[in-house]
Amino acid sequence: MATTTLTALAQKKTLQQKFIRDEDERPKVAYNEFSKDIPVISLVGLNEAGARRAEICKKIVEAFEDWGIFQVVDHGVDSKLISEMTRLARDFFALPEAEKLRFDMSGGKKGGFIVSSHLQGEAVQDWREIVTYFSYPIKARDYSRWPDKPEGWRSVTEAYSEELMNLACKLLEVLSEAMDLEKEALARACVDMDQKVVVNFYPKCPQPDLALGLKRHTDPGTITLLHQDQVGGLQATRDGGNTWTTVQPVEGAFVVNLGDHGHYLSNGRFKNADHQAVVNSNYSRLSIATFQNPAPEAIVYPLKVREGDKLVLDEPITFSEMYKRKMSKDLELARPKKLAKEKQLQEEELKQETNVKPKSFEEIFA
Ligand SMILES: O=C(O)CCC(=O)C(=O)O
Ligand SMILES: [Fe+2]
Repeated sequence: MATTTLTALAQKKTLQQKFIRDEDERPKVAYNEFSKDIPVISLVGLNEAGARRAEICKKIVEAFEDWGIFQVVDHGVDSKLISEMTRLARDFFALPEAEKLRFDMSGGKKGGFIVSSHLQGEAVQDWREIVTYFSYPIKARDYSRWPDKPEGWRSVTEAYSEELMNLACKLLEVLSEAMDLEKEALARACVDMDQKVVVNFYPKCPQPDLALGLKRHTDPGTITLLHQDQVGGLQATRDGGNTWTTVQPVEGAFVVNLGDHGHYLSNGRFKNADHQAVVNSNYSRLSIATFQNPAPEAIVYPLKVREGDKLVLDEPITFSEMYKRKMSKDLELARPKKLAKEKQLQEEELKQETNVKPKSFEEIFA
């Protein structure tokens, strides 16, 4: 029987070819080689007017300008809710394969479980499983695609989604103000803001130096809030993938990172974080990414262009068009690698066939 989840493969000693990355894509820094370069910002006092608020906003703005990625603590999201969410997510991935596959979303279904490659049509696969649900706008929720196990999933995920929506909006207010716009400007540019929650599960990997949990990318949307466990594996780069920084896990924190939409709205002033996830052979790892996206019909175009700055977009486009262009560009870039990998897989298959000892006449006619 074909293996349909990664959990079974995690027991193997070697990695299947389809997970082996070309050398230039392989991890350069270990999952637990942590760096303190990425700022950790406390949000205590953000809701009150005054000097403390101004100081926090300054730190947030600088982090978006320098990295596009940082961590927040004292963010006001109930810590019990976070641990409930984490527990349920772990329990989901521990369900028997058949239970997870009841929510299989392959074939384009909106929400559920999948063993995932970053891009459909890529030759090399990511070492992760995901479960995802679309939580906003509320009117578009399709509960039939939300897992019904483990018990409590729906009520906890609903509460979690709401709190994260509030936190994301608060951070977008800070950015709007920094751009000398009304507080609601960035949220309004999203029209009716979408939210999608993706729980990433990275099983232990037999040969983590050859694989990635999630290949290098920028998130397409406005802003992402990520909760990770204490294992480590999220890495960011500011120089096109030459050097990598592993984000040090901080208990109870959210990693905040800006996506392409946020980057374009600020005319490139705020960075869209370039990041990836590496895996390891000691521990499985869980992360919960909450993506705040504009509505598909929202217009993507800078809200403010500073004097002397060049426009980063030639024309206003819809978010769905922006997304389509991003995907086709990524696929284009991935095509030569895909062809090379397919050739390699075919050659391996052929080698294996020729290695099979030919049967003797006696065997054939026995
Ligand atoms: O698991 C992580 O640390 C990164 C996840 C991520 O980048 C994503 O889901 O887009
Ligand atoms: Fe991401």
